[in-house]
Amino acid sequence: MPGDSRPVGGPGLKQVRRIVTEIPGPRSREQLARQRGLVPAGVGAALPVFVEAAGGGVVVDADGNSFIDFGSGIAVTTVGNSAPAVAERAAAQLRRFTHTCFLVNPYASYLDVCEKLNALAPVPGEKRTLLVNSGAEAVENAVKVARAATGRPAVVVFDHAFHGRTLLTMTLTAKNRPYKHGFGPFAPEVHRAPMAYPYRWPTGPEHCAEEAADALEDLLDRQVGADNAAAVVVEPIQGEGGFIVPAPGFLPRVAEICRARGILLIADEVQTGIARTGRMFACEHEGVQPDLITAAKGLAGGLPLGAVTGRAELMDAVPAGGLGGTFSGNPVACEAALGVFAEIEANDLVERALEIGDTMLDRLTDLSDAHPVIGDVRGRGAMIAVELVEPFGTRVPAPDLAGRIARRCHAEGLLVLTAGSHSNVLRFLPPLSISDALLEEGLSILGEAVAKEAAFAV
Ligand code: PLZ
Repeated sequence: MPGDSRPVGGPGLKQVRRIVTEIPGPRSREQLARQRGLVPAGVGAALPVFVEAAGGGVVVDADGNSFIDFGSGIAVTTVGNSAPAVAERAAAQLRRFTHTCFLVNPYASYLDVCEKLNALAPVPGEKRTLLVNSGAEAVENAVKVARAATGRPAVVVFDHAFHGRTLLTMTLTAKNRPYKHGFGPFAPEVHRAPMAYPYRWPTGPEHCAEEAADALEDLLDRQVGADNAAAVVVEPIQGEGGFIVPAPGFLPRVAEICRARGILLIADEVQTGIARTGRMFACEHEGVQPDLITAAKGLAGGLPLGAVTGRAELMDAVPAGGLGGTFSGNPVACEAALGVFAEIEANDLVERALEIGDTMLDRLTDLSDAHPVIGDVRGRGAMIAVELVEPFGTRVPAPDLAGRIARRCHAEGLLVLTAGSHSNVLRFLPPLSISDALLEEGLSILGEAVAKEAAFAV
């Protein structure tokens, strides 16, 4: 727009933390008042400041506040906001054509994205990829493929799971409020097994993997009937549920249990996929090879794109016309995804995620030693969280404390998000484009916020 004086985002944006108003500031509050009259109350915001620009490791709001970004728009802008290769490729595509519908006139960039994902996904053998618009749509389509390929109806998921907000994926999701309450009846043929959650396993973390796998086996064989089960759907690290890293050995056991029964394993990597955890896909940490794998958030640098990659014979079980969607695999989103892969390769971002994880784990482990309200520190790569509990050595979830720490961070210019079935987890998902200086500064702000709020908590 000629005369548009709004700031430009991307890595060129000044990489500083700067707080010049109360949070939210007056301009954001004005927009929030508008929002209340325009948007339903059911749409909330974790940090309601209205954004003007973002890039590198910062988000800048309408009042001129610049926040250190430990959220990446919920694990989406993994390569950074308006990353050069993403912005350039998407902009060039916008000028060529914006849409044809892949079901009407296909285009090569869709195939280029599929070729990349088929090469990268830890699924064995020959592969096919389907592109869709969102994470929920990816999970939903993975289940459709699994049902069509096996001819079986049932789907097994885990406690603390989050798989989306559509009817099927909301049913797959564990937490009632706010995701499910009032939205039933739910989809049939969904069964839930316990997750191997080491910190909260009743008999202790050392028994967690084995006992949780036994519970899955029992659910499949005794309640569902293994030959009724199409698929087990699992997040290799649970996201919204609180960055729960399953006890080591659990995921390989799940894969084995599925294989022995002809049940397909669907890895939901919508949050963990595309370099976030220090591998292209988080399944790789334990050498697990799912039959189908989903990706979305980090895939296209912020443009809406989801994907299901699966074994060719399963994906091809659905006849022509059975899969698709008007906008699915939009050409601008496909170009953005190709930009994401280019950024990851050019800047060695898989390695960068590991470095960020090491820094965060070191600092947060020290913080948890100093403050017993941090009951657990966990995660992989640039996907790390702390679980807050009541003081005096309890494991009682402390959601209010987590909320207070988050708000204190926000007021100081650090964007953090909460998570967890008990809303008592603070999660950290910095873009991989963040500088070491901003990462360290963010961790210091967090440390001060924990110290201050923990002092009030005792
Ligand atoms: N599977 C593992 O994490 C989305 C949800 C934000 P969509 N998580 C963020 C919110 O409150 O709605 C997610 C996920 C996993 C599926 C999804 C769903 O992805 O792109 O939001 O549909």
